[in-house]
Amino acid sequence: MVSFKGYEEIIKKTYGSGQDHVFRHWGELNETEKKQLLDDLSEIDFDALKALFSKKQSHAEINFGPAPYIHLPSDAAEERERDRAAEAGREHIEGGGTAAFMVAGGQGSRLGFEGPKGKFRIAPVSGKSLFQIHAEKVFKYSGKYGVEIPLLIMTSRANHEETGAFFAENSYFGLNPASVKIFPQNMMPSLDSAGKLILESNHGVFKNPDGHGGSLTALQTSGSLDYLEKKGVKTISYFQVDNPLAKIIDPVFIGYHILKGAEISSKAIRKAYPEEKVGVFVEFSNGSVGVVEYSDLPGEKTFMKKGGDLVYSSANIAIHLFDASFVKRLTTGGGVSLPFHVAKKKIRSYTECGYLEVDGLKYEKFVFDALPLTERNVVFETVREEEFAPVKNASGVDSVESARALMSSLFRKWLESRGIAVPRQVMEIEISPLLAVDPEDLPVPLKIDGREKVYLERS
Ligand code: UD2
Repeated sequence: MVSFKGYEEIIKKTYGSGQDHVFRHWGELNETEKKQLLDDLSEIDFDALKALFSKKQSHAEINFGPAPYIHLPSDAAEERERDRAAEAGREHIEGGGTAAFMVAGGQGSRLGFEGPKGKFRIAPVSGKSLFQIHAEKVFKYSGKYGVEIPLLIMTSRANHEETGAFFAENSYFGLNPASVKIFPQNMMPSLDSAGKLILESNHGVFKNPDGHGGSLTALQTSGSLDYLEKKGVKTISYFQVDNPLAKIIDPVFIGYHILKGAEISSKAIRKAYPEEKVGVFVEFSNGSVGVVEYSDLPGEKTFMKKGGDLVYSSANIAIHLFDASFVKRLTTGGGVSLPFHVAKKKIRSYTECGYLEVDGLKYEKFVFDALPLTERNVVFETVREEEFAPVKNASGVDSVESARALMSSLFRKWLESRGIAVPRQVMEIEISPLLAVDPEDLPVPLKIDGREKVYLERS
């Protein structure tokens, strides 16, 4: 058995759990590396990991039907109800009740981009990054509602420092640095197909970020919940870094959330086609609402239709509102922990023969698993073209190209809705969030030049 003063317990635990292969390179390590490996191991809950490995995971046997939701207004009465919600939402925002929360633990690797995905330059004309677009929106909303809206950003170990440095180098895109909180999520070890830990070097265990479901715990452990409580923030507006069209602060959505006393509210859009890679909102047999991920939705349910429409059609775009006190209850003391989902991934493993690709099991929590834990929740339908342009791939579906096209076409619609003529020569158009986050912010009259690419910035 290896030995190191002060780490006797964790060494015993590692052997006792049958994971002592991680000490295979012990003889090659210097004192600092030995300590690093032991610190890495100290963060692991071996019993929980063992239980996870032996657990069968599937949503297939769970009984569920489609979830009820607030659909888009179809008559004047429903329009009036939306107006009432907008009024309540505005009041809540103006009173300092809302904070923005971006999950940005992911890397840009699928886009062929090294570094935090948020640094990827997505804007069709100006080339602004995802981070800049989101931060400028928060800046604009703060001005519009006359209140400083905090921006919380969850990163992961791989991109935490680079994200912080990017915001600092860019003077927080005009936001007050004291109201921008950047904190990393937890890491979770992956396992090989035999349930063994994987080494990423001779003195490091391979870990992956614990999924966006880890964001609720990270809000608590980073002190962000306490910070929000002190500021009087009650509602956390959650969105993903990879959606440049996310309406970060939406008074109508917030209004419904407040009026219904919901603990979580979620935006839904109609699925574009059955196999679209988005989760769907469902109602479980015990009456709770949740999301079933596309990969877990049984084939017959994926394609099931009624009266020509898909039965499981309300898709999760990962925009949620969380009641801050609900998150606190969930994450403090003996609060409930979200379940882990497992995904099979190829992982680069350090072995005696150098680096090898092995079949790995990656464990992640999904934030929408908090939905069934609520007493009250709202699923709120919105318009795809106005709020969803996911940047997942370099080309094709949900890509850089498609997101740019969606941004450009939405901005064109905004201008047209305000009676602003867009000359025929204009192929791509971009509106800076500093000028407008909603069509009603656009100054009229406004003259657009007849150029191929147009960028509208605050004067
Ligand atoms: C997610 C949803 C899917 C749909 C889609 C919309 C899941 C499992 N699926 O699909 O239902 O809503 O988004 O675009 O959520 N992230 C972290 N830390 C992590 C993992 C992810 O911060 O440990 C962030 C990541 O930076 C990104 C977001 O969460 O902003 C989504 O992650 P993804 O791209 O892995 O999710 P995806 O596309 O499978």
